[in-house]
Amino acid sequence: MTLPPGQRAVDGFPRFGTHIHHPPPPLPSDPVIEIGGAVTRTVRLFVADLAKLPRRELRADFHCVAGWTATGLLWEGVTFESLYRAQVQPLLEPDASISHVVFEGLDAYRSIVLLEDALGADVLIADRLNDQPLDGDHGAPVRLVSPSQYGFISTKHLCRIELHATEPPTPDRFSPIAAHRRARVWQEERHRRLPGRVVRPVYRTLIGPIRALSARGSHTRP
Ligand SMILES: Nc1nc2c(c(=O)[nH]1)N[C@H]1C(S)=C(S)[C@@H](COP(=O)(O)O)O[C@H]1N2
Ligand SMILES: [Mo]
Repeated sequence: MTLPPGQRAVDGFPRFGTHIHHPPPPLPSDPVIEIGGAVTRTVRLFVADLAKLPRRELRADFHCVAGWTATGLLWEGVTFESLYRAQVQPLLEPDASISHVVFEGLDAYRSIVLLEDALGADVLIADRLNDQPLDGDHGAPVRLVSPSQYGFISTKHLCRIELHATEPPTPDRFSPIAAHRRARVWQEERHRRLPGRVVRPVYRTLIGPIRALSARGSHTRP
């Protein structure tokens, strides 16, 4: 099995994220995804209605920027591209030129993705993992999954998609370890200013502790 540069396979699928010390956010009774930002009007899609769009299965590894890779996950959902064409494009001004998409979770987590990356063929809005409905650890009720990019792109508990015509500012923009805007795993685009291979050894020492911290969320693959 070939992994992207600097990655190590782990058993199962750790629960991970900036809010690892918090439990997953409670499930809304009728979850919606709000579509906002540079649109002519804000709309709310019922997550339940995703079942009506063409469904896609995707088998892929999942790579965290901290260096662990969960292998052979089976995701199911709709492609972001089909959602974008069907639900977002009709809301845009005819001359609108969207460059970035913000994906926001119920825990207020946000990821910023270039539109061209979000439209990639392997980018899903997923509601099932390994033949089960997505659980709280991995992003219930729905999450973004972009396996060609580091995990921080793949917002869990997705509740809002925001369209932008220019790059939105982020709190980490002056930080030396600011997230890479493209975050492509095969190019090892971990951070904006530091080359991936420089931070690798630091991350490597963290994999053990991260694994222990997220043990509660560990799942064994079928
Ligand atoms: N809503 C939300 N999404 C998130 C995060 C988070 O903290 N909150 N963490 C990101 C990071 S850094 C990673 S590696 C993956 C981890 O996904 P997992 O918990 O399903 O392994 O989720 C990403 N999406
Ligand atoms: Mo991550």
